[in-house]
Amino acid sequence: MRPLHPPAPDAPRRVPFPAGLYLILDPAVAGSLSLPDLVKTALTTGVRFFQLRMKTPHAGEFYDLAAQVCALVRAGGGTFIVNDRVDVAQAVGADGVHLGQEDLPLADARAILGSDKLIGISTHTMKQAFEADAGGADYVGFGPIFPTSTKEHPAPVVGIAGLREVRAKVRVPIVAIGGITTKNVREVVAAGADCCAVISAVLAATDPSKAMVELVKAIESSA
Ligand code: 3NM
Repeated sequence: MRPLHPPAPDAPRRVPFPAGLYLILDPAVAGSLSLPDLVKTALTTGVRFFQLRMKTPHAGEFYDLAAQVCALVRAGGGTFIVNDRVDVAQAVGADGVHLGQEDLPLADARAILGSDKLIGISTHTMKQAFEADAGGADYVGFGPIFPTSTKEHPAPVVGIAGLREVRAKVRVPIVAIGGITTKNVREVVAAGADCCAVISAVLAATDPSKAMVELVKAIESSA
C-alpha cells in the first residue's frame, strides 16, 4: 500500500468544485460523435464539469484533444479535468487531474500540479475513499454504483447502500460513477452524491443533447 501524505495545511483551492453533472468524454465510446461539438452543446445545457478520458499510450494524441477541449470548456466557464495523466493536465493547463488507483500517488501529483488544482481519485471501497480523503484529494470518485459495461474490468458494484455509507464517513465531495442514467440519477443524488459522472448515458445516447438536458434537470430537481 502506498504511504499516505497529509494535505498541505488547509491551503485554499483556487479551482472551485462544481456540483452537478460530471461529463466524461471518452473517444472510444463517442465513436463518430465530435467531442468538441459535444462540449459546445453541453455548455449550453448547463454542464460545467468535464473530464477527458483517453486510454491511449500516445501522449501527443491525448494532448491535442485535451488542449482543444480545455480551451472550449474554459471559454464556456466550465472546469476541465484530465484523466490519469498529470503531464497532460499540466501541459494544457487543465483545472486538475483524475487519478486511478494505479496512477501516480496523490502526493506526487499534488507536488507537480500545486495546491490550487483539483485532484480526484477513483475509489471502489470505503477504505480507498477514506485514504483518498485523508491524503488530500479534492474529491473522490466512487463506484461503480450500478453495473457498467463501459469500463474494462470494473470493481464490484458498490450500490446505493455503499454510496450512502461512504457519504457518511468521507468529508470531501463525492463523484458517483458507473451505470448512471436518467432513470436512476435521482437515487444517486438522494444518497448524497455531489456529482454524477456519466459516459454512456450521454455519449452512447441516441440524442446526447436531450440526455444532458434530462440529466441536468433531474440532478437539479433532486438536489
Ligand atoms: N470508472 P458509464 S465506472 C470510468 O467504478 C469508470 O470507478 C468507474 O461509464 C469506477 O457511465 C466507469 O457508461 C465507467 O457506466 C462509467
